[in-house]
Amino acid sequence: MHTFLANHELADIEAKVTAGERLSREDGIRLYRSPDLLFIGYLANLVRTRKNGNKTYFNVNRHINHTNVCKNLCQLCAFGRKAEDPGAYTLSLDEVEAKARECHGLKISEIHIVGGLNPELKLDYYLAMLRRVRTAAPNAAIKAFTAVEIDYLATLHNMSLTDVIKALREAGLDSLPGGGAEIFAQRVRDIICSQKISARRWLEVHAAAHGLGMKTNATMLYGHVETIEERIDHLIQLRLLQDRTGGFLAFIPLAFHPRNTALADHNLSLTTGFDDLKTLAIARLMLDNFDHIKAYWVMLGPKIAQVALHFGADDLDGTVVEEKIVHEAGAATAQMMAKSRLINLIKSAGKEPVERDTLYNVIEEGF
Ligand code: V47
Repeated sequence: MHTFLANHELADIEAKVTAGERLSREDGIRLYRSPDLLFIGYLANLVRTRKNGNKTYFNVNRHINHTNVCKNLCQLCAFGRKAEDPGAYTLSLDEVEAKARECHGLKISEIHIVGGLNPELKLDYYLAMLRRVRTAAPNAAIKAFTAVEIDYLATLHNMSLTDVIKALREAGLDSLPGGGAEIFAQRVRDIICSQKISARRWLEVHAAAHGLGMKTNATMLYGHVETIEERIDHLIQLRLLQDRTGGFLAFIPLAFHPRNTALADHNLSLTTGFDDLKTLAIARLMLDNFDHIKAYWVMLGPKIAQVALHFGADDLDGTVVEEKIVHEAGAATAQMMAKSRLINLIKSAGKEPVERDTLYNVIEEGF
C-alpha cells in the first residue's frame, strides 16, 4: 500500500481513507488537532479524486435577496434589518421578476433566492415570486429559501413542512440551498443565532424536502465561538441524515465574517487560510456520503478557493452576481465573477472545468 509517510501520526487514518472506511468522531478531532495541513489535504484529495476525478464543477448563477427585513436578527448576521431601520428593503414582485429576466439572456442556469423573515410577506408572495421567476427565466433552476424560511412559512400558516415545500415546488421551486445551519450545537446557537430554529428543525426541513425527492445543500458556519468538537459533531449529524435520505447534493463550509454583526466585539478575526483549507479537507474526509464539496469564493477569496481544489473541493461557486449577505459583513471580494475567470482559476489549478446545472448534469465541458 502506498503511504505518504508510514510512521506519520495520522497513518491509521490514512489506512482508513485508502480502504474507503468511514472516519470516526475521534478521527475528525485528531485531524483538526494535527498541524499537518499538507497531509490532511493529500488525504482529502485522494477522496476528491476517487469521487470526481480531475473535474471541477462550476455553475453560472445569480443571487436574489428579496428582503433584508427579518424578525430574527441573528447575532451572526449583518444583512437583516428591522422594518423601520434605514436600509431596510423589500423587493416588489415586479423588481424580482426584472432581476430574473436579466438571467435569460445571460445563460444563467440557477437562481439562488433567500431573504429575511419579513412578517409582511406571506406564502402568497413566495408562490407568486416563484411563478414569476419561473416564467421570466424558464431555463434556470430555482434554488431558494433556507430551512429557516421554510419553517417560518409552515409556522405562519399552520401547515406541515411537506405541504409548504409541495406548494413551493408546484410554483417552481427546484431545490433548497444550505444556509441557516450555522453550527448545530445549541450552546453555540444561543450565542450566534438565539432566535433561529433549532438544529433538529433544520434537519427536519431537509428531511422533508428529501422525502419529496427534492435535493438540497448543507452548510456549516465556522470561525466564531465554536469548538473543533462542535464542528465535527455538525458534520456527523449531516452524515447521518445523508445516510437516511441521500438527498444532499453538496456541502459548503462558510467562513464567518464578523464586521457589522453583533459578534464584532467578541474579538473575532477573519478565518485564516490554514483553517479554511483544513476545514474543507476535513469535511471532504468526514462526509464520505456527500458527492460534492463546494468552495465558495465569495467567502474564501478567489485565491484560497482555487487552492481548495487540491484540498477536497470539487466545485467552485459560481458567477454569483449581487451577493449581499457576506458583503454586508465586510467581505472584501467582488460581488460577481465572470465565467471566463472561473474557468481560468480552475484550469490554472490543473483541473478540468465542467459547467453544471443545479443537479450536477453537465452543461458544457472541454473549455
Ligand atoms: O445562512 C450569514 C451565512 C448563509 C454571515 O446552498 C454568514 O449552494 C459569514 O447559505 N459571515 C447564506 N457567513 C449563504 C449560503 C450559501 C452560499 C452559497 C451557496 C449556497 C448553496 C448557500 O451565510 C447564511 C449564514 O449561514 N452567513 N452571515 C457572516 N457574517
